[in-house]
Amino acid sequence: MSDMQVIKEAVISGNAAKVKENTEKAVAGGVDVGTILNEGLIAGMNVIGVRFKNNEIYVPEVLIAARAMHAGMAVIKPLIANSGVQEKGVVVLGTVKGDLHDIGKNLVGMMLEGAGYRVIDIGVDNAPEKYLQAVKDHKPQIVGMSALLTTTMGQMKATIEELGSYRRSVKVMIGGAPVTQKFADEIGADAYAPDAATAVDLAEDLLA
Ligand code: B12
Repeated sequence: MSDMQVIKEAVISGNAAKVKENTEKAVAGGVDVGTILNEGLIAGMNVIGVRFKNNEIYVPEVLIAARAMHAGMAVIKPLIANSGVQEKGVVVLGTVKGDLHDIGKNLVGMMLEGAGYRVIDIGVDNAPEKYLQAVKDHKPQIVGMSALLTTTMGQMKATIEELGSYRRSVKVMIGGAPVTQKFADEIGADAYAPDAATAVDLAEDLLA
């Protein structure tokens, strides 16, 4: 098995120690950071994303794989800035005001990171003004909002309104169990994804 295949398989099996060890080994051996990222870490998370989408694995396995991916990311992150690896875009991601659910949001964030985006995670319980401030501070191409309660979904509309003229430069992607495409259309969001793997596909489409 090639070194990148070892890293990829270790991500899939959620073996953080093995991912870290082999990423360090690859870096020491002079393997290009982009290769480690794309053929090792992201390749592993891609497999996980597809399996999750197909209900072949569940949330715990995704979180364990994501943790393993992060162990490798931690090794290469300091090197990425100098390596010329093209960051695909910046995403500000948070759960809306009044809502403390973050498992799904975190999964979306991890999958986006795995796919090469820089994710600014602003946490949970974000009032519309918090999103606006994050947009001003980080100049993302995409704002992602998560809501798990029917009572907090309305905050998505309020946030889109709050973004005002910034809507011209930023796409809004929404998700969470009660959210639907119909709702996204009603509030004027650019995209809705039912799961983390689709969120990655959508981000690609939004920035295309
Ligand atoms: C875990 C959980 C909790 C945990 C949250 C822990 C945490 N750190 O997140 C705790 C115990 C704290 C909790 C609290 C409450 N909860 Co709760 N909770 C859940 C539960 C069981 C699972 C949610 C979850 O994590 N699912 C797994 C993740 C992976 O799925 P997901 O969140 O849907 O995310 C995926 C997609 O939706 C999408 N996605 C999500 N976000 C985004 C964002 C973007 C941008 C995109 C593109 C995609 C996307 O991708 C994700 C990955 O595939 C659900 C039941 C359920 N089946 O959904 C109830 C549920 C959401 N909770 C519910 C309720 C009522 C509450 C409480 C009000 C209970 C109470 N009386 O106190 C409080 C509210 C607290 C608050 N203010 O937020 C209700 C909501 C009912 C409703 N329709 O409004 C549910 C549906 C349970 C039920 N059947 O009654 N809860």
